[in-house]
Amino acid sequence: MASHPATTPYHKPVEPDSSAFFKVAAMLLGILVAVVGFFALMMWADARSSRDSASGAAADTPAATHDHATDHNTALPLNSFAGVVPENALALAEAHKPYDAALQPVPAGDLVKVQMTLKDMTVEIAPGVKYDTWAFDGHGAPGPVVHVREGQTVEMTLKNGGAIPHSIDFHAARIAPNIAFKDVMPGDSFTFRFRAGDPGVFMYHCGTKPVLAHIANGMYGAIVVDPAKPLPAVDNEYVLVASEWYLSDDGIKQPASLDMAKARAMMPDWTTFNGYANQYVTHPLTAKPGDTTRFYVVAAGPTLDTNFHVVGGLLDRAWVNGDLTNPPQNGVQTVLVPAGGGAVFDVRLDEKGLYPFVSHAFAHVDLGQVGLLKVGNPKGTMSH
Ligand SMILES: [Cu+2]
Repeated sequence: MASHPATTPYHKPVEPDSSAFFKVAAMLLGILVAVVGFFALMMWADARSSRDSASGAAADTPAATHDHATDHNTALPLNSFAGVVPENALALAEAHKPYDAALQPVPAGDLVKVQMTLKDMTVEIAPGVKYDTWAFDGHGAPGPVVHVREGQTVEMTLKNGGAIPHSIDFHAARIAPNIAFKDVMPGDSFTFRFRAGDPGVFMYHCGTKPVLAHIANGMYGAIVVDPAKPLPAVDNEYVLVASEWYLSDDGIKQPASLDMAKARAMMPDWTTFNGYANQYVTHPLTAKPGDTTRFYVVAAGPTLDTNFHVVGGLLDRAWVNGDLTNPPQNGVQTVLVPAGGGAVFDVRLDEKGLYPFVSHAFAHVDLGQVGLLKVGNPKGTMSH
């Protein structure tokens, strides 16, 4: 039977040595502090030199010599190409055909048939910056916007024209994922149906493992489900899918592919609305003075949220989290759209002008997640 520790005799001999023990411990602690201090100094010096070289590199980039469109409200050149772009970036941005953000009408009938073909394809994600996606034939990334009305049935046919298995996961569906969202082998196609019973704006994406890689490679899009009882009528409706890109190299001489380490570390090279940096700065979305414009925003990630904000306006109606079954919030400034989530915003702008819409996490603006809503025909440009 073990005795109580307080009564064990072997504690006694320890006491005479305790002062020596503490001396040794203090000495070791002193050495440790010195060593840690040394490494801290080295890390500081290293960080400072890499920061200096980074700012030196930034000053050397062709982008730094361009006369960018400047917005006094954001204190940034709106088309600030923080990533590496070629000399003729601005001309390439002009020549780029923007992703059509306008929401298309709901198809008639109870059944809406949607067909998508996944294909390995090279797309541009910023001026002159090419990326090898696994994406949607005819669209790139994001995929086509699906627009239905609450109560309609979606019949989804996924054709895998790529080299590896893929799948499609609709956040708007209540369905057994092991059946409907299963992997489809290259060359195969698969059809499933779901009833669009919940109004909102939802993400869809490839759910094949590793999902981080499949989403980062461009396999995502938005589905808008109108409520059975319509929302207030508005003048313009646009869909914006926010996402970020992690590049293996700059993508200028040859297409970049995914850098999985950057994706895990959440250090994107570019962030975008509808797959291409700053595209609506060069090719603004439009409205007339007095119009109310509705934005359906999805943050596809794969990992980063989007903090939606319109410079010079307020979100007059904000259906946070895309919940269209409750009244919206009113007159709010910035709303978080979480990765894998969506939200709907109505913005009324009376005065003609150029109104930037951004993710107000400003690193995202610098990396390309910014666009302009051009209200009326304002004089001059953002570089006035
Ligand atoms: Cu996939």
